[in-house]
Amino acid sequence: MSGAGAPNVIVDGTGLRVVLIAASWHQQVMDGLLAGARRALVASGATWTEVRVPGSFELPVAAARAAGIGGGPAADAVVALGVVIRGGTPHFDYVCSAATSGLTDVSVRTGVPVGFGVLTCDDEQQALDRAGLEGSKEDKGAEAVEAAIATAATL
Ligand code: DLZ
Repeated sequence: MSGAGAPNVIVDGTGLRVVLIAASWHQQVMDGLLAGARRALVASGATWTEVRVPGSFELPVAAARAAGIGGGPAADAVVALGVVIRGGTPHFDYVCSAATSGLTDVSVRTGVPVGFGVLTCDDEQQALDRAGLEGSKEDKGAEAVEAAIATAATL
């Protein structure tokens, strides 16, 4: 984890089944987030499957399915990745709010930890800085995986 006050978490995902869900807007940043998430999953020892959705607004419904809402097996942990960049209308606020509250709701209702890897940025450079790409300052895809697995291993 990175940033002021960030903890060192123990990330042993041995025996855990993770569903990694990724939105598709802002491809370069998403590619970085996905690569970082996959690196962290391999390092943790967890097994995982991947699901793509169009935008960050669609992350909660896919997370709900992955967490067992509506039937089907529940993952041990879910990780949601997305990139929302502020535009000239209030749309940004609605998509960010829907993704954040929807993912929180899934996690609290099901007890399945949901790693929050949704970047909410004022511009593309802020997103690139956090994407885990060469030259990025932070790797938020990996951090979302680490948080979800550390939580799942504790519960
Ligand atoms: C429509 C839209 C816009 C303008 N911007 C983004 C964005 O920056 N990041 C993102 O993940 N999704 C965006 N979307 C798409 C919405 O999330 C959603 O897919 C559509 O509103 C259709 O439900």
